[in-house]
Amino acid sequence: MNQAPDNAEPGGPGQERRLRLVLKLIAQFGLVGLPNAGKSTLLSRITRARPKIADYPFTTLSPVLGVVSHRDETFVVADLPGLIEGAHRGAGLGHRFLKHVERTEGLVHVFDAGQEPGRIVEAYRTVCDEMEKFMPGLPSRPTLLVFNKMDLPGARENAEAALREIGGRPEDAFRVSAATGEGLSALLDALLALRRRQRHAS
Ligand SMILES: Nc1nc2c(ncn2[C@@H]2O[C@H](COP(=O)(O)OP(=O)(O)OP(=O)(O)O)[C@@H](O)[C@H]2O)c(=O)[nH]1
Ligand SMILES: [Mg+2]
Repeated sequence: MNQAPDNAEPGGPGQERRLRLVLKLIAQFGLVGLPNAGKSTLLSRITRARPKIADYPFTTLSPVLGVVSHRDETFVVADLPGLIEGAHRGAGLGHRFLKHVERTEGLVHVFDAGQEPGRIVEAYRTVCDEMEKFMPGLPSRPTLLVFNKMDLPGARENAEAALREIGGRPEDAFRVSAATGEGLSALLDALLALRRRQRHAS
């Protein structure tokens, strides 16, 4: 105890530093995809987060986190602003938000399956390409392909054709409707399974 201190140290010059800090959100999964794919709608369905949702591109201007509670487990999902071709050159909102997926365990690539298969495949390639330019190897992180908007006519067929063309593994592909909730429980089961696999692998 030194309640009435009678010792003192001589003062001296302090240290000065210039620090540049980068904030990286910690999330287990990141939602990536073109604008309007339904990423924010999906987050609002699987968590209690309330991101802004609208039928125009770039509704989400900065990342939003939500906590999923599923089968007695919890994990964090980040909804990221949509990526477009040229994002690495700053097009759209650019790819600066991708730093938040650097530390994720996996990616959830969301597609608007209301679109023609060709456009879905193009969306896949564009987003993978932009991720690769941001951080080589990022697109090969464990990824689930989520074909959203299954409530729209033709969506199921569009998703089948696009998946064939992309060459993704059927067990990594999910057909959901963020609007109606269809398929979301299976998707969350798959995210839990992916976490479990990675825990065993590490
Ligand atoms: N029919 C249908 N519409 C959907 C579904 N999911 C999202 N939408 C609609 O698609 C539009 C875009 O949804 P958002 O969730 O804002 O899309 P986003 O991917 O977050 O878009 P950005 O933030 O711009 O990147 C909105 O009009 C949603 O209501 C779905 O499952 N079915
Ligand atoms: Mg959004």
